[in-house]
Amino acid sequence: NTSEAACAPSLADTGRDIAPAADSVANLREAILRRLTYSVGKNQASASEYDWYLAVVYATRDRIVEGWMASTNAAYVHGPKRVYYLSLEFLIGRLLGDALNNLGLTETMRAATRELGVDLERLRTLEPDAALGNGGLGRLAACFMESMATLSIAAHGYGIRYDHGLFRQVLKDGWQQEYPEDWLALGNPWEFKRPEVCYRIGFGGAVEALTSPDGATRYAWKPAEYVEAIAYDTPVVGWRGAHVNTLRLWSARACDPLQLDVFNAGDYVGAVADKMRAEAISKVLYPSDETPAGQELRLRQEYFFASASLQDALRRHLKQYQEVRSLAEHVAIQLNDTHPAISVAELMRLLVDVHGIAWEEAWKITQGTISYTNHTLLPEALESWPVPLLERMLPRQMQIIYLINALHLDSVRKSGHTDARLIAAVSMIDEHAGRRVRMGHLAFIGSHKVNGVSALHSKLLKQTVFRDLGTLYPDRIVNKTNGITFRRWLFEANPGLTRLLADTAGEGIYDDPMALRKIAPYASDAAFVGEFAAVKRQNKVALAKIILDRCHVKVDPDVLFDVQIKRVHEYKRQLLNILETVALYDAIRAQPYLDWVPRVKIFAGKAAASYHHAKLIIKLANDVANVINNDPTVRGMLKVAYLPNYNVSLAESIIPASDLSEQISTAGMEASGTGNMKLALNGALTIGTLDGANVEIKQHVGDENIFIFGMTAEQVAQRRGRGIDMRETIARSPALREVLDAIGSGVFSPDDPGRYAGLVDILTHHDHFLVCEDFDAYYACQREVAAKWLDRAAWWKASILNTAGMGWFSSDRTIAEYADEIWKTQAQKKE
Ligand code: B1H
Repeated sequence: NTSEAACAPSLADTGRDIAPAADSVANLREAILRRLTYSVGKNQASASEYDWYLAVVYATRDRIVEGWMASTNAAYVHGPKRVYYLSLEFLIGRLLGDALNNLGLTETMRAATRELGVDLERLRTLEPDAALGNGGLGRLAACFMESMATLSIAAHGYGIRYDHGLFRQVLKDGWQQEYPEDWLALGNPWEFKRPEVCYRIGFGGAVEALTSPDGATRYAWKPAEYVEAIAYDTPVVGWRGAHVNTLRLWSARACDPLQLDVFNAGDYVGAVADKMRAEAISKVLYPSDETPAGQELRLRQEYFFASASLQDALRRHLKQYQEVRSLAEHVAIQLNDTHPAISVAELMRLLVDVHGIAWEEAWKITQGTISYTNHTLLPEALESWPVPLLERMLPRQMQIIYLINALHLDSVRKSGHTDARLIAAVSMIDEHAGRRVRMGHLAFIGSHKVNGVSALHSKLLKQTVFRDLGTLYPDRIVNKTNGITFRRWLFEANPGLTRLLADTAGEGIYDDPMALRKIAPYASDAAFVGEFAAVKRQNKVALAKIILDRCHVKVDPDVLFDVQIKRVHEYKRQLLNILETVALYDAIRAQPYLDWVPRVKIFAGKAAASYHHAKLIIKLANDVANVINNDPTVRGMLKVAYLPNYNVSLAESIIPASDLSEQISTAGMEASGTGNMKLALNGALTIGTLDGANVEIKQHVGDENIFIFGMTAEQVAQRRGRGIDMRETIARSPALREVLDAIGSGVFSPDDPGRYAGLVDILTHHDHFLVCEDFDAYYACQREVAAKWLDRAAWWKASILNTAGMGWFSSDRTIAEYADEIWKTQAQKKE
């Protein structure tokens, strides 16, 4: 797609190699040619663009590998405490820009490719996004990997190498359709396959009790089925190439790929049935964001990657220290949500059954090693697995869970708590709807620290999900407010702004995000404001091209770009934004002669494939877009664009071009948000509720530079307590009534007038997310936004102060806090 290349922001030019040395350009040019010849097997005359892309990646990767080996070796020599980040998702996106930028090679590479007659910008767009994640949780893992490398923490990321990442979203007549994503179709030049790093993962079978002559009983699990986990390694290079860590992703392989006798008997499909069953484990990422996929295959994925990762970590520890007893001294394992929580039982099994450690000691080691991050309070997202399923699939782990629970409840009783309600509440087994194992409880009890991801979220965690466990273990829950890597989300995504910031605040911003504060004094400086505005305009021109290309909507780069980009979920309230859009449309039509602030509402985001209500919301946004964009009375004053297939790369184009950032979740429901940080860092003003990290963004950018509206988390709880029928609320708001009537009666769906009757009915009678209750406040707040936009100097001042104030939200800060307070590890010594 040529237009994609033309519109993509250019690669970061962070000033470190603006005038690359001629010899280094020549070196790189020769390296590319060597790789083209000997690795791709092409000559210059026959090379396709993709061949050049491969040669460029290989040449870049070659410059990482030595540092990688040095970092790996130094970890053995200096023995810093290692970190293992276990995550079912790593939403890493494209890697070429990251690698070049962190190596300081962007300009050298640009010059080298130019001499070869190929365009680096163009090649960069040929890289498929590695979309091994759904949304914020997966992207956080990717930012953390980059920050851990930057801070020289000896870390491994462990996850699954899905053949197919998050589905590709196509909008057909405004309806979301899902197509399989195929990032590996042309191979993956970044990874190293390690077929020799292979672990057997068992499933099913039974447990045998073996009594030794001394009377002690040991338990041995005899699985009915084995699958092999094969490692694929991707190097993760930190800022300035200082340190390189490994992202190790597991792929599932059948132990026995072909039953030859069955094949020879003519049953060709049956002969590979086991292979298919085994390999299904790493076939596809579950496209569920915040709703557990209640699927057996999902549990197989969780156990598969947890077990392989723990076996690998233990093997490395044994190689280095020759015994496992010191594990907690030298290893920290972080569980990214409960998806790897089975690790608690699996580590116990490996220590007790395989390595012969006594239970009490094994438990100390496990708790000392593991810690757990909670990312959501939504009840439907709190994982629990039916006891019978666990018993069947993982019988020994289920026994261990029972034993952990029995000892845990014993100690609760011994400490004087005998209240039946409390005992039931802190038990790992939920007896309410069939017996189920609460994975959050398992992770909590097996960890020395449990953290939330924003100040508000951590506070609510203590009051709700872990209220009782938190009282029993008062020091366990801590907060680690999320962050984002500025290398990708500022330096690479917004090179124009980066240059301006470095010219104004100094090169220090490249290494110290807090140095961004130095631009605050320029917030009213006419010359600086002019340049800041010029950069934003340039980014908006580029985004306008993408919107024209993909949505066939023509937008003026000088209007307000009002942006809501995130997974589509009722609690994130895209609906509130759409209702306000319709209200504004009504208001403009009622008084077209007023001085309206022209704006475009930009949406992007995917809905889980099975989440029908969210898919209907996408359709509504597109229906509303259709009507408004084709109405001559509002032309120029209001447009709506829904960009399809939101992913990391599209985010990199939208964020630097945004003026207004929509963070309007029902207070108390968004654990943190990280898009909010990316947008504010790039100078967008936030309109938002006091939810997640918005609360802390407000503290850092200043109350005058953020638009806060709506109910607080406490008020939300109170309002729900009074019931969620909204008829009275709607009756009090003429604007809201008009909007709901229009949508409900089919004004935006003339082809199917009843399409939104059910949706309006839910808003009217069962508004769990309190869209109606917050509507008037939101509408009024949007008018304040418009007023500020008209005062250009005030707007730019606030925008600049947002960028200036966001330094604290660097994921380097977050990772430094994890390292200090949870992992107790330090930067690795010079390699
Ligand atoms: C977040 C998830 C999540 N919280 C279940 N929980 C999933 C839960 O596939 N599943 O089953 C997938 C994802 N994702 C997000 O994490 C929060 O909603 C954000 O507020 C937060 O910023 C992000 C990172 O902490």
